[in-house]
Amino acid sequence: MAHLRFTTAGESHGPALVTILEGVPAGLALRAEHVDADLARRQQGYGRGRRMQIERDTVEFLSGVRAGETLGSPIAMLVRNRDWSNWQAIMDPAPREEDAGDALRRRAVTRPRPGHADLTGVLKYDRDDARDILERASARETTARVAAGAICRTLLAEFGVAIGSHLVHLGGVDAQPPEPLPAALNAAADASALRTLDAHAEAEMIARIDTAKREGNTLGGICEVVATGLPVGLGSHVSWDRKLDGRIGAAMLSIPAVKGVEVGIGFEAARRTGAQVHDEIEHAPGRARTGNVRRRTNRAGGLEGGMTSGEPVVVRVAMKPISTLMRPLQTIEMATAEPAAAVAERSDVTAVPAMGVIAEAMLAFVLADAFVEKFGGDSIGELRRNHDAYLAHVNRRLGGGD
Ligand code: EPS
Repeated sequence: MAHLRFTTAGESHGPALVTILEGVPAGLALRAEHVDADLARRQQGYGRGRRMQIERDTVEFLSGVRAGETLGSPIAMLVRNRDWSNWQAIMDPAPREEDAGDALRRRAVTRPRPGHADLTGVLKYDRDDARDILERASARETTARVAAGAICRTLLAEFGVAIGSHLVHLGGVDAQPPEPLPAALNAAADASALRTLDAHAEAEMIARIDTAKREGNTLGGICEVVATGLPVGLGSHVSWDRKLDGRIGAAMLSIPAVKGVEVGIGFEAARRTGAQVHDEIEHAPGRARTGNVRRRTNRAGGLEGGMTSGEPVVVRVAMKPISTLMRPLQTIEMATAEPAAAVAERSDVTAVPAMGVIAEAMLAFVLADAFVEKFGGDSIGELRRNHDAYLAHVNRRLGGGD
């Protein structure tokens, strides 16, 4: 039932990454800089490896945008991999004469990493070299997702919706974020090397990253993603695949290394009584977006019955530690099935700060999809008319007046 669709293509050390995003209405003001800003944010974060010093991700629009406005046609985007120049011989799409007769190409990976797609992918796709799997399983692909998400963010911003994130846990250290969160959430989070709002915890997290690096180990963590300014009624209770919490959950769990998602207080809700969980409702004239009501708390994370309530959507996303360890775990050599140490390719100690930016992109996509589903329209003007008419009607309910 999707109204927006996107697909990505590209290997980590191939020539480029490609995104095609379809369904964006015509007339949205859009420049490459909008996308590049988010691509740069995704490249930040203490604990990344040397690859991030090589890449300077920027987008080229190949279609769907003209003179700074969307056309309503599919938007194709290209992000070149600078590292390609170092990998051409290994990643060349054409067969190379000098490799003829070799069972395996150079830099072949035959000692699969526990926790990675390497082994399962090799068996499923019937390959001998796990590079044929890991090049696509690499989190480099998330660059292309962030490009799609940046356009969705630009669309939502036209209607006053803002999406931000911050890191709340890393490698065993909890952050104590301020309450309420800063209004300019990303400006505050982006000022931190780990995108966290607790400077004390940040110092401890950095120490843990340094220790993990020395030990050849890796660390996971949790980011909180928040969307504000949403109108009541995106998504639907009527069918399982229209429920917005399910759509958000699927999008988040598709991010590499993400193993868990919580909406609002999440698993904590299961431990409490109903009186300690549900958000009481009060009349609040002047809040057109929410139907002139307010929830006294937002433990539901802005979603009730699979629909937005108009309160902020709050989602926590948990990422496991990266599966490439410089002090490798035990595995097998695939050619012989003998015990071996897993491959230890260049990688990051942690990428949780980047994951927060990726989770923003996925949330932006799901919300923009639900927005276009609710309000329809081939142009931004049509979308706006439908949006404004709906809000005017909602505002007439529950004593909001005209
Ligand atoms: C990744 C390994 C590293 C990361 C990469 C994801 O790359 P390389 O193998 O070139 O050292 O830097 O992330 C990115 C390139 C990126 O843009 O985020 C992996 O194995 O998943």
